[in-house]
Amino acid sequence: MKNFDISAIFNKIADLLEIRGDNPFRVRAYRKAAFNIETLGKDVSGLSTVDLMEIPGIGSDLASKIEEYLRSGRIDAYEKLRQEVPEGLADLLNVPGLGPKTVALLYRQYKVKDLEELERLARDHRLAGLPGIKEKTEGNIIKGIEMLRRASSHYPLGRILPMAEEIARYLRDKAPVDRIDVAGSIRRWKETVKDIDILSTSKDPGAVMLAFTRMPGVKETLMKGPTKSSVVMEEGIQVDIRVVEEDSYGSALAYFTGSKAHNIRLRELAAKAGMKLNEYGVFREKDGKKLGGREEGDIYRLLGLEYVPPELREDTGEIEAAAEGRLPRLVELSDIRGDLHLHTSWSDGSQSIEDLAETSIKRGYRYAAVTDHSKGLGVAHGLNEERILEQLKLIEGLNRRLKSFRVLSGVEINIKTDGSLDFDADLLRRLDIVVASVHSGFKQPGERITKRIVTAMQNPYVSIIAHPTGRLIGEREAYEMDMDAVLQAASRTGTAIEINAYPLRLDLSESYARAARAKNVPLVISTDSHTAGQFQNMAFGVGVARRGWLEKSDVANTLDCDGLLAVLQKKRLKK
Ligand code: DGT
Ligand code: CA
Ligand code: ZN
Repeated sequence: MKNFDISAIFNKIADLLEIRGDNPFRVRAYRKAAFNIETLGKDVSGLSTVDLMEIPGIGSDLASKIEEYLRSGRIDAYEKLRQEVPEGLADLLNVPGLGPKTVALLYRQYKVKDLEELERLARDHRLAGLPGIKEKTEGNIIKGIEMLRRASSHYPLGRILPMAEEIARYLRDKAPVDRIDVAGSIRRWKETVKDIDILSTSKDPGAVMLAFTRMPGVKETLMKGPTKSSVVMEEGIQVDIRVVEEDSYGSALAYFTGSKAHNIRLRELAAKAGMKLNEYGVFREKDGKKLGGREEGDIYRLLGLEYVPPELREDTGEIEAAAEGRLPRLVELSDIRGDLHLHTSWSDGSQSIEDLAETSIKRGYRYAAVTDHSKGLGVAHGLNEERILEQLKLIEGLNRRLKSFRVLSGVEINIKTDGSLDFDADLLRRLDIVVASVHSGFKQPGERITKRIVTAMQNPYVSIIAHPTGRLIGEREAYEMDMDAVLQAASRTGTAIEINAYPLRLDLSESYARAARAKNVPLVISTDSHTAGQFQNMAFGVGVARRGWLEKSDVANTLDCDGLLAVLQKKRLKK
């Protein structure tokens, strides 16, 4: 799909315009278009001009730029901008806390052109004193640069998984493969991944190597052997493939799924039991007789373990649990009955409430909550009291017409910097679901943010805290909050905590999700969708939940509608 490339270019255009000090509306238009293309859920290359212009935020000008890219692989306006503004400057914008004005200033004042120069100046304390830069900012800049370095060697799973699946589909279609799987960290649903590892079997490995190295999107072949090849895709990510014997497929799949730490533990167990485990199979030590390896299940069985789902293979207790037969029965995507955090065109989403219901019904959901932003979030066209009441009426009417599906009324309410909310109890009590979240004051000291969230949870009408740590993978660190105190308060007040499934958030992250489970905190998995395409992000949220050892019974939106409302509204009755 070219969607990601185009959205990346639009974002870069926005960056460069911003540094140049261009009209903020123009900048925002590019960002909005980038976002909507990235989350469209279908390939732009198949769309007509008219279809393109139906994407929210795309007018004739942007539509023609998309077509220009699809035709020629470049956008002229972008190439011109790049000549005007040094390339490395746009990278500086990715440093948390550095805005375009400061970047432009750094360029003019210090001729800073890239991250290395910026880091040197920050370490030498030569930035403090510039407008908007305090001594503490220098420290944050250094931390931010370190985070960017980490992020650049790993990609968010949300970007890579669709690509990996497309490659596997292509090979299944065009190459003589029998079995084929995506292995490595992708199969384990890690939130960020370094590369794509593919494993297959074939009667003609040579033909598979040929098809693989010649598939669309390959930029460079690093290595092409008889059963093993590596390529780099145009997006910069490396893909490795191996063809193995039918007879060792299971053990190879286990080996290349990892993690390395999990594999090491398995090998130790094998050695203790007088066996040898490697990617070719399980063998008896004394005479080398092969005991199994065709199926992954063979390995765990021979080692006396329950089958360990890939998401748990991190050596964080799963081996011990598998040996004692107490692995969790992990929640599954098909267990999810509805999405509880969704935006519509009433605020900054692109669907109507009717569309939202239809998209949900198509996914087999029984309910969906409309949670548009509240008035405090001006940039997202947050709704005031009257608009919320108007929505409520429309939802009531819609529910009278719908059978065996319910639209839940709600709001994503802004937690203000003092912990108070945008609306008072009289309005909130009329809504089915109140999702509360922090959208400002990210830089408050940890205790302040913790207190702010805990105060919000004490409100009897707040049912869920959304994206609780505010992190954006590779872009923004979590707030410096006390998660332990937040989970404690959630458990005490009966407030649910969200696992936000948007691939750059995944917030709660897996380790916090696991900690929440241990404290009996009610959890929900929600997509925070702004477009129909984003509903499918639910799978990433379920991935986090599974990596956090969650079972169906730990996730409230696996319940039917009445059961769910009973959990979320229990605290209202406590008063
Ligand atoms: P990544 O690529 O950093 O996101 O994470 P992985 O886990 O996909 O790591 P990768 O691609 O380097 O290797 C794929 C799998 O191959 C890994 O999960 C386990 C296995 N593996 C790689 N190197 C070793 C090793 O030295 N020892 C063992 N036991 N397994 C290894
Ligand atoms: Ca890998
Ligand atoms: Zn939201």
